[in-house]
Amino acid sequence: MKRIDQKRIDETLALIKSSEKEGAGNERIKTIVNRLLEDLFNAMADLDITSEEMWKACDWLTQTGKNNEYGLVFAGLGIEKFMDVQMDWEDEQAGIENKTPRTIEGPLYVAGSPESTSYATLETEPEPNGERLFMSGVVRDEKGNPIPNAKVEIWHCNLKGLYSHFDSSQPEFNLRRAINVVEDGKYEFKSFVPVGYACPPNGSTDTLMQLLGRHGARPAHIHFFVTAPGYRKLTTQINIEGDPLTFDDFAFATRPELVPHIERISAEDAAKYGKDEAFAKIN
Ligand code: MBD
Ligand code: FE
Repeated sequence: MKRIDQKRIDETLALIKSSEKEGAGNERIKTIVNRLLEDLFNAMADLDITSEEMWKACDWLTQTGKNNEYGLVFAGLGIEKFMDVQMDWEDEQAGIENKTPRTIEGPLYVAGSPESTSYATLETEPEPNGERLFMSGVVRDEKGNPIPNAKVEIWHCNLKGLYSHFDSSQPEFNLRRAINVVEDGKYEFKSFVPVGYACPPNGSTDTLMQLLGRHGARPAHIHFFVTAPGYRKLTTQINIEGDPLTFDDFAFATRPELVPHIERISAEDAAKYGKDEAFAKIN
């Protein structure tokens, strides 16, 4: 079939544009929506998209909203990853170096987690089946000096791959904490080694991933926000070394520099650290 002539696409776009009242509405939104429509109409013409396909898309979008899965879809389609690619490019242009790499936030952060100074236990309710995990580090500026008034927010999922707040079976703010550092910039936390995450089976995102010949799973990871007055915010994650999906993340968030070595410490050696059981250590 021959493609519709460009003139009719352009006339349709002009018709839609002509319905905007002068001086009304929001210019930025107009620019974005009109541009997206232009790209969409051209794609519909190029790909001979049928009205049946259009209505399927409409139903899928409706369902995605009902399921609260747009954040997952944005992650799975690499839209969030592309924002990082753009920000990295901007940093490169500005000559910003020597930084902890950023990676995506994802849709599962919750503000307002319990705060403490220098150290936190992430578990509201101790997880008896988890492998103990200790992680420590120092928040530093670009010259390597500790930042004394930084805040480190941490969040991760439980052993079922579920995040508190989005999983009603967990206590409020379970596995979500905020650590305020002092002069030494140091933070340390105790938790357990999390597992990977999988999109709700046969939900909107999972269905889309299957149709794309993909999967909707993430390797085990821990999220971080690092903020300090006068500094820009760092959004990042670490991956748990050894996860088979480390470099097969549906959200494209893994970066080699964000896979720290995890030291496994025996119950015997744990005593050296003042602990009474075996644990995994990251620093
Ligand atoms: C997650 O846990 C996550 O971090 C992202 C980015 C997407 C889905 C689930
Ligand atoms: Fe996550």
